[in-house]
Amino acid sequence: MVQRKFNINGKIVLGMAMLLLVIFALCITAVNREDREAEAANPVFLLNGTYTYVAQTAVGSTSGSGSGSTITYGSESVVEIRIREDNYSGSYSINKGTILSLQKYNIEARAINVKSHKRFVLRKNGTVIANNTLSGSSTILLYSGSLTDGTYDFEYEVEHIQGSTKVTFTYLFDFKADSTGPSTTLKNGNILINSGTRVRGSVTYTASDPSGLMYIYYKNPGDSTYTKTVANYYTIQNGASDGTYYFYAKDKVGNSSSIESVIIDNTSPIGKMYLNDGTLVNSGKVTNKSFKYTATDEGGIQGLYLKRPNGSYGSYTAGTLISGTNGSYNFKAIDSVGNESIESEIYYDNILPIVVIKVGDNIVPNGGVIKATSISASSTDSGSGIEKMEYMPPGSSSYST
Ligand SMILES: [Ca+2]
Ligand SMILES: [Ca+2]
Repeated sequence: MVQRKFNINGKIVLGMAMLLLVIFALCITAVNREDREAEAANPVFLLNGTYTYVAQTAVGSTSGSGSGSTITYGSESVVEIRIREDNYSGSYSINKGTILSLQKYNIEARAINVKSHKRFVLRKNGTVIANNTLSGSSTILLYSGSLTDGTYDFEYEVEHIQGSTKVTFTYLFDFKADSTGPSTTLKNGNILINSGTRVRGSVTYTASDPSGLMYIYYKNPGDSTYTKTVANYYTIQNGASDGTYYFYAKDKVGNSSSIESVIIDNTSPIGKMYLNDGTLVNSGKVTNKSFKYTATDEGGIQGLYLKRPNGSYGSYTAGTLISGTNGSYNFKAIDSVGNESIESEIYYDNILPIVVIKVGDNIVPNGGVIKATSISASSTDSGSGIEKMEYMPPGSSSYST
């Protein structure tokens, strides 16, 4: 048996309870009708306990037992045992072991036909936390205050007179107090993370509660409302959409955990290469100009890396102009959560091609004067190869290919 009662982090202001319930009903449509009805109730709880008695008369004593929220002797009601908050409406019978989530526990002995209250003992998890000798015959509060989460049991003694018979009752009841939302964890893979962390890959939210878990609520990026699940975990799979995911959980008494979130970033940085004159170039570009690289990512860049010809990747500072050894240069960027960009490659070549002029098989030195009916020219380049070769014949003022 469980009593559901809505609260937020155990801090409902009683006077605000109805207003909060209205706001709650308007905002969280995912909460079903059954929950709302239970949450709206704030009854006085009539405690269905057990009691024993000893009746003393002039000729001796007898004993007996009974059960219920009202201690009776024969047809006579003596006292009713109940738990209520300061404000309540209606009544509700609860059995031993019921879980309650109240802001304040007024354990009350409502006197009907009491000769004298005698004693009250309250234990938490088996340890006595109140042990009071009582007196008086009118309705009294046996205990009034908040109770931290735990298992409570109490014992109450009362005296009743019927004719010449003095009856002493000992009443027993126990219940659990739970005003705390579920315990939760957020894990990125196997690593525990804090709420609000940006990560890539899969994330699992789990919740548990000593009173039992009712639902996990989750809201994916773009969702306007929470969805609930009865499972005790919710997993954001690898490759899920980027964005902020929200979670909270509710226990079977209605206590909610605080909202937690995780920012999923499965998107790699975008890198860009520029020549020293500011020209944006694509991967695969061949150039004789110095060049530079930069990258952007919504979640920030952790590092930029450069691999020089015949080298391996090392750290690179955004915008630093690079030149030097001829060959292939590669850049990449890694974002704040470890997503790696695709590589950008640029081929640097500042060695001039070599042109060789020949007559037959004989090489003609540069500037040489020869006598021949035909000459040939060939060109080579040790770097990026020859794109084109041009020549200018006598009498002409321009080169042609
Ligand atoms: Ca709880
Ligand atoms: Ca990213």
